Order: sequence, then C-alpha cells, then structure tokens
Amino acid sequence: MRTNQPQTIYLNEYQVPAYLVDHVDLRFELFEDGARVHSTMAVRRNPESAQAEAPLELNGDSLKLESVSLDGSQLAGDAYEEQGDKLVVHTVPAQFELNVVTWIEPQNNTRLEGLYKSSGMFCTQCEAEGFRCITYYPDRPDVMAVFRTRVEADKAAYPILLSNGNPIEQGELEGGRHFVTWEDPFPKPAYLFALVAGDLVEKKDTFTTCSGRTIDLRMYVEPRNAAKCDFAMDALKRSMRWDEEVYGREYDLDIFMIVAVDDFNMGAMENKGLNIFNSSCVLASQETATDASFQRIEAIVAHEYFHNWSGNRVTCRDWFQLSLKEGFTVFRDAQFSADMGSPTVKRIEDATLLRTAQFAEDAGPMAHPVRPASYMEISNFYTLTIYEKGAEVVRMIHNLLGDELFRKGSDLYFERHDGQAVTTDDFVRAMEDASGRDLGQFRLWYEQAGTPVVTVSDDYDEQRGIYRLNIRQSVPDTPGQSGKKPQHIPFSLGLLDKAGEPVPLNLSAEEQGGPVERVLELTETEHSFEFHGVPERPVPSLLRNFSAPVRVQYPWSREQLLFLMSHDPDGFNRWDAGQRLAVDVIQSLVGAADDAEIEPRLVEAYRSLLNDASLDQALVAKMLLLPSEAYLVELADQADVPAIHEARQRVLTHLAESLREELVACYQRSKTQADYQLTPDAIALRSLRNTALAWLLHIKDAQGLAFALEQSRAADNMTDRLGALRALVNSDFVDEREQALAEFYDQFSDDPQVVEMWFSVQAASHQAGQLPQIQALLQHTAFDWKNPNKVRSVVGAFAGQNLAAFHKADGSGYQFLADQVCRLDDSNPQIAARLISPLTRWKKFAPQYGRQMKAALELVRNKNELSRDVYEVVLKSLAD
Ligand code: 0A1
Ligand code: ZN
Repeated sequence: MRTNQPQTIYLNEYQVPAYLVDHVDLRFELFEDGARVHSTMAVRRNPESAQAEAPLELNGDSLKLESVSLDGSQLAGDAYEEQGDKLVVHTVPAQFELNVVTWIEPQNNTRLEGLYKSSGMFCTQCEAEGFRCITYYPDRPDVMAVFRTRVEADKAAYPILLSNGNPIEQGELEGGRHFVTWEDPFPKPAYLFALVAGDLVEKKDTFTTCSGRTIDLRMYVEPRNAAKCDFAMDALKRSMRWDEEVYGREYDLDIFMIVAVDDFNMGAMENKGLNIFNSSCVLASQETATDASFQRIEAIVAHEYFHNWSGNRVTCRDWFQLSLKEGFTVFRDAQFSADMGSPTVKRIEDATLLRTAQFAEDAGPMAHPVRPASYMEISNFYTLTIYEKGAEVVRMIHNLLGDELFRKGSDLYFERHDGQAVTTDDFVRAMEDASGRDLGQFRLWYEQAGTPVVTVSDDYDEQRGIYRLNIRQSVPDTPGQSGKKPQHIPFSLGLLDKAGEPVPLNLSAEEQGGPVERVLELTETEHSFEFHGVPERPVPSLLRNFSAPVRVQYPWSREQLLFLMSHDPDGFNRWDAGQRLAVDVIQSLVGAADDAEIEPRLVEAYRSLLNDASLDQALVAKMLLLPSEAYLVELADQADVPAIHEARQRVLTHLAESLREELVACYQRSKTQADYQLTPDAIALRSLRNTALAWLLHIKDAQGLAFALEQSRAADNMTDRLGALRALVNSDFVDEREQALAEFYDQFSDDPQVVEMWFSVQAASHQAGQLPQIQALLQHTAFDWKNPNKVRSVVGAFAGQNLAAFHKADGSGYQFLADQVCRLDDSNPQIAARLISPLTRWKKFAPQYGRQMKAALELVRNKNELSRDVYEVVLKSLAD
C-alpha cells in the first residue's frame, strides 16, 4: 500500500511561471559510474507573474546535488533547500545567473526517463517530465530557453556525441576523452532536450528545401543495424516534402538527426533536431520488417518530423494541452499516410483503432476529455483519447472548414504563435479567425469525455416522396462528468435507391438536383431532416468515411447491410456494412446451440468478395477480416469472452469450410510475381493471400499446410514469412507449428525486432499462447524484463490480444498480469501502468470475470511502494 498520496494537478489552477529562463548552458561529463551535469541558467522574473517575491523553485527527481551558485558565488547552505522533488532558492534578484551541478547515474536508470543507457549508449527521454531527472530546472513546457550543450565522454567508447541544434565546436580532452558542443537557436521547453553518446554508425543524406536550403540528414544506429536505415531515410524526405507542399512548413535547422535505441518506453520522440526512435519504429529491411511495420515506420517518422512545427515551434502551455500537439500531429500524419497509400484503407485502420480501443477507454474508469481537467501522473495521459480522438477532433474542424480555410487557419496558427507555448483554445481560435466560423459549441469536443451516441430512425412518406431521418444524440456520463450538453457533430450521409444509385439530397420541396452526399451538422439533442423528391424508400448510408468519432445506432436489417456492402460508393461504409453484418451474425451465435444456423448470406457475401477480381483488392483484403474479439467485447455489455471467442471461431470455421475452393484459388491467384514492392496493390495481395492461408489452416486443411510450408521456405520478405508462421501457430498442426517456430527463431535470433514479432505471434495465439506457454516465454533467453518491447510482445500481447486465454474462468490470467505489473512497477512504472490497462475495465465483463479482475487490481493496490503511475490507474479503476 502506498503511504504518501500523490497530488492531483488541476487545469484551473494554472499559473504563469514566476521565473523564466532565457538561456541555459549545459555541460555533461559522462562516465561509466555516472554523469556530472553542470547547468548555467540565465533567469529572470516573469513580468506577467503576480508573485513578485516568490522564491525560485526548480524541479528535480533522483538527483544528487553537488553545488549551487548564484551570479558566480557559491550559495550558503541556508540560502536554498532541497524539498523532496524541488530545489528552492529562497531569495533571488530580478535577474541572475544560476549554476547547478548534479550527479546522476544513467547506468542504473531503468525507468528510461531522463538520461539512461541502452545497449551501451547514453540517450535521453525528457517528455513529459524527464528533464528533472537530469538537473534541477523549471521543468514545464511554458518555460522556453535557448540551449547550448557540451557533451564530454571517452572518445573510443563514445565517438558520436549529439544534442539538439547545430554543432558549433568540438575537440580533444585529456585522458582519451573528447567533446562536442551543440547550440539550438530555437527557444524550447526542457521536454524537447536530447543527448546521445555512443559508438554508432552514421548514415548520411541531404534534403533541399523549398527555399533552396540544403539540410544534412543523419541517421545514427548501432553497426549491426546499418542496413536497416534506407526506408526511414526515404520516409523522412517524403515527409519533409509533404509538409512543405500541404502545410507550407519548411525545416528550420541545418541538420536533422534520427537515432535508434532498443530500450524505449514509447514509439519515438520529437526532440528538436534530434529525434530518438524505438528501434522497432525506425529500422526495417524487406527481410526483417512486415508491410505493417513499414507503414508504421513511415507514419512515425512523419509524425515526429511534423512535430517540428506542430509541437516544437508552437508548443503546449501545460500538459493539459497535450492534444494540441498530439491530436494535430496525428491528424497530419494520417493525411500523409492517406496520400502515400490507400486513403480508404487508412481510414478503416484508424476507425478500427478508435472504435476498438479509444471508445473502450472513453467508456472506462480512465475516461478523460481530449483536454483533461486534472491528472496525477502525466505519463498516464499519453492515451488514445489525446492522440486518436484528438486527431478526429482536428479532422472534424478540417471537414467543417474545407481544405482551403483549414490551411488558412493552420497558417494563421503557426504565424500567430510561432515561438510560443499555447492552448487548444488558441488553436481553435486561429481556425475561427481564419474562417469566420463560430466553433463555440464545437469546443465541447475538448471538454466533454465519452463517446457520443447518435441514434437514427427513419420513415418514408410514399405519397409525398419524403424520406425523413430522425437523429438523436446523447453523450454518456463519465467519471466526474454527467449531464452533458449536445455536441457539434458533422454527420456525412448519402441515400441509395434499389438499384444502388445515389439519390439527390433535397432538403426542401423547392430544392432540386441536390448533392448526392451531404454533411449534416448536428448541434441539438434531436433533429429531423426531410429529403424531398425521393421516389422510393432508400437505404441510408450513414456517417460516411467515419465523419465523426461517434457510435451510430440504426436498426439495419441484414438485407440492407448486404446491399450496402456491395453498393455503397463510400468505400469506408462498404467495409463498415460488412463489419456490422459479421458482428450481428457472431453476436447471434454467442451462447447459441451447437446446431444454430449460420447466416448463409454472410457466406455468399464473402464468396463474392473472394471471387470478384474487379473489386479494389485493398478494400477486399480489409473486408475479409472478421471483427476482432476486442471489438466484439467492446460492443457487448457484461462480456463473456470465452463465449464470444467460441462464436467467432465458429463463424470463421464455417466460412473457411464453405469457401475452401475460393480460398485456395484466391491464395494461388494472389501470388505476386514481381520483386517485393510496397505499393498499395502489392500490400493488398499479400494481405489477401495471408488471410486465405490463415483461414485454410484454421480448418486444418492439408493443402493449406503445404502452402504454408512452401511459403515459409520461399518467402523473400517478412510479411510472407510471418504470415505463414502466424497461420501455422494459430492452427492445430501442433508438430508443424513447433518446428516452424524453432526454425524461425534459429534464423532470426540475432535480430531483436524479429524476435519481438516471434514472441508476440505466440503470445497472441489461442493455440500457442496459453498461460504455461507464456510463462515459458518469460524464461526464454531472448526475453528481457528491462526492455519494454520484450515485455509488450509477451505480457502485453497476451493480455491485450489473446483474450480467451487471458480471461480464463479461474482468474489465472488476471493474477498473472497483476504479478507482472507489481514486478515491473519497481523498475519501470510507465510500462507497468500501461500494462495494467486490460484489468481496469472489470465492470465491463460478466460478473464471474469482473469480480476476479477487481481482485487482481486490489492485489496491485496492496503492493508496497506503488509508483504514482500505477497508483493513479488502480485508484481510478477501483473507484465507485
Ligand atoms: N511525443 C512523443 C511520444 C512520447 C511521449 C512520452 C514519452 O516518454 C514518456 C516518449 C515519447 C510522440 O508523440 O511521438
Ligand atoms: Zn506525437
């Protein structure tokens, strides 16, 4: 049990900083047994602060203070005080220079915040509050300073010394040591500080900006990864060009660097001029990365690069504004990915993530608005709500304003706030000012948590040719918020006649030949829209392209869904109709008798998908994927996971058995002859082929087995290799799967990114990932508790993806997860707090499960010395 209760921080208690830092000079002496950090800050009282006589307060965490001096004189012991996580200097002049020397131990830093070591190199992670683990500093994003950083280390062990900005000096030191000094001319918050020192190979390229400046591009990786940089480098250049063309944003420093590190809590970090990446989010080659990894890498490289403007040049005033940079930047990277590949597929993937995981978060105990009003530990707020829902909110603004006015708004935002730390409200105001639109009610998207539910009903007046849609919205209660107001929802729709032709949408009797698609703006609790001149009862296509992050309820018949699946001109809604149909069929089988009929029209719909080569194969590849167990759980109340798993498996078996011939044909037809390519078409074909293979192995088909073995043998890329392995692992071919796993591991045991995939394919598999097998993976030589990727690939994949194995009736999965969370909490609280998330939604599950999930949470709550990170999650999850 925790003894000292962590404090809650509130948005409405925000105060401007009492002191500002204009310039900071850092000197790092790096050694094997620790590092000495000398910091000299040019500090002045903030004229905007009312606290004129306030003492100077600096944040610190796990620091050993060696000395403090003010304007060159060492401070006497009573002039300052170390108060827990603060250094307080009692009396200071209006303007002064403060020098602080601290000693830290990067080699013992397992939290991976601040300065730490990963595979022998020094690296940093300062967002959100890691800089205070390096030195005492006003560690808040609204204090922006110009940084100069001198790094000193042994030259042989650490030939590469990096920090933000441009290198301005370097030289030799005594004892085989050397130094490099970097200066970043752009004022920045401390969370964007970075330092790297290591024995790394350098990959060089250049980029010429729109104004003709030549930028040096550099990637730094461990020598064994030298051949895995090309894709990320190209993705970087594509991103730089795209941001110039679409947002008019040019890069500002003379050099842009990317470093890959193996031990990293998140995906990557946008430090000014020196982005640091989790190796798995940047390193790739055809032989070791899947299509999905390539796409992820391209998106993350772009995301971090785009932050240079949306996050760095214009940053957040405080951490409640996190979505200011994250929501906007995710929206930007999604636009970029859509432009680079298939827009419909990208939209489907984003909506799937949102509906499966963000809706769940928004309905659970950690639900919070896109702009939260309070938090205990900010690291817990790097959530799907801040990132993905935040991006949807920006997307809705984009859709309400249109391309041109949105661009005008973003230009105004960047120009008006360049070099400032601002709020989400400033962002919305720039959009309003540039467009003349009133987004007053729209701001509720930032303030109210919970997923709005939009309930639609319709009637048709044949005599008058009027089709009416009645639309109601409601926003559910969430912890600490009830009685919510209606939100401003852009609701895109179309109507189809019997032949599948679009019906003109005339909103009055006078209107004729209206557009065939409209965005209705819902602002009230209830609306009724009448469409005139409609000659027959149409089928509505609602929320096209997922125009708002809401749940839509409409009493679709299976007939209508089948019709939309093959006729809707909106690709997203074709896919969505298929998903809804499959959900309906699976749900009707949950707990049903063994001989219950499985909707024959579902089989026929899938048959046409498989047979019709004229369809967009990228869309077909997505449409063939059944809704995931996680999504089915999200849709259920009082979920009985094993029953949902059974029902879904039954449908899969039935489909695979009924469509065996088509699957074999599809498998054979989808073989790509040419060399490996990353085009949307080639990606779609590999995806289709691997789905067909998985289905055949699901029914233990002998020909499928032959395909899989041959595919493993002949594959020239990881997508096909892993596709075959996954299909085998998820099959009943026990001997073959064991052999395939062993061979695969032998071949790739020296590649950590591939080993992580090898772990997660097993941990996510109902066949190969039962608890005893998970325990065995934890004992594997390649498993490492200190490496977040390994923890995620085994424990995270088991609890998050292998739902029926995790939700065992005896509660063993829950107990297991609680034990691992307790174990990790001591070494890496951020990862522990993320890992516990599957337990937090215990109220969502059938009581026999929920009770035991709750008991597991209580077990964690009772641990000694719980971190603030895990404490907050457990406390909120157990609250009434
Ligand atoms: N800003 C980064 C994500 C990030 C956040 C926190 C971290 O450490 C706690 C690390 C990275 C991004 O959006 O990519
Ligand atoms: Zn980001």
